[in-house]
Amino acid sequence: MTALTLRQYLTQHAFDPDLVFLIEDIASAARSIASLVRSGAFDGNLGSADEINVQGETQKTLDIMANDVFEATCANSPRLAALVSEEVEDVTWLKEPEADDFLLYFDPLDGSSNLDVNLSVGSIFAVMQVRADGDDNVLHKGRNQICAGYAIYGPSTMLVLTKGDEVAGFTADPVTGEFRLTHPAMTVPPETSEYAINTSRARHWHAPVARYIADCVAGKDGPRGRSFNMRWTASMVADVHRILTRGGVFLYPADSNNEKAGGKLRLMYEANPMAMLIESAGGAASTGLGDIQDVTPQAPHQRVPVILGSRDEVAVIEKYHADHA
Ligand code: P6P
Repeated sequence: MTALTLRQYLTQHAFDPDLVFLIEDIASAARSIASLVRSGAFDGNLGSADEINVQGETQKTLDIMANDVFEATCANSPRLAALVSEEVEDVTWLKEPEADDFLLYFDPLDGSSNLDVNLSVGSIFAVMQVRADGDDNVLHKGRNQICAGYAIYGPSTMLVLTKGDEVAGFTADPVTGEFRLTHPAMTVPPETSEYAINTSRARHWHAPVARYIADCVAGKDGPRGRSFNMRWTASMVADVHRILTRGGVFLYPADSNNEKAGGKLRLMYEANPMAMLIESAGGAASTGLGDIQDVTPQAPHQRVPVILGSRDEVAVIEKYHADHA
């Protein structure tokens, strides 16, 4: 039987018809970005744009191009009122906000430091809604997301998304570019022996994280009584995709070096969408002290500590935080 197309899946799963349009626009943007990434070496686009973004990071040429693709592809989506992009300081309003209009939060090209070394990168998105006519507030808790997902530009281009009930993965046909359902009902196993963290930051870690990693490294003879494996791709989309596929726990915690900024990863268009995906797949997504999706945002680009993945492992890490509180 031929795998469902993206449109067939969205229709069968009763997605709001205007949300179907927006998701299909996002899928079109993903196809275009996948093409830009694949041909970047020929077009001389793998390097830096010599611009600094609102995050204080040097923008890659493709960061800016991917943002422009998202804006151009989604700008005419019905009921889409505003865009919040990692690459743009201010909120981009497309129309006067009316109740139930869509708000699109996105990181157009996450992990772009991997571009010149030909490793997987991705785009992350989340959709929330305008509360009332004329309400221009975009700072809503992640719990209010009606849809979240990512595109991953790896050996294959995939689109993974949820509206909160299940997580579905679609693979782009390499010839036609059409996304077809290849990973229905993705779930995160509750247990894992695989963690992902940038261990070069160990000297900055606070006690709960340092203790957790030390216990994993101690292996069978340590407090966990079993060996652990480690992965770190420096591309959140790739790490989260691995966890949605085979389990694991991902940590980008607050530490003594980044805590003034609130952590490294951004709440509205990285942590919140990934948290919705992981929780919809049966996992957990925490700051260490509470659920990411319960964090009340104060600013569009605010950062937050991220600990997400197999729920039993996240619970161990939260317990270590409570022990040290
Ligand atoms: P580090 C990429 O820049 C990113 O935002 C995430 O995709 C990734 O998990 C993290 O930062 C990598 O950070 O400090 O290891 O380079």
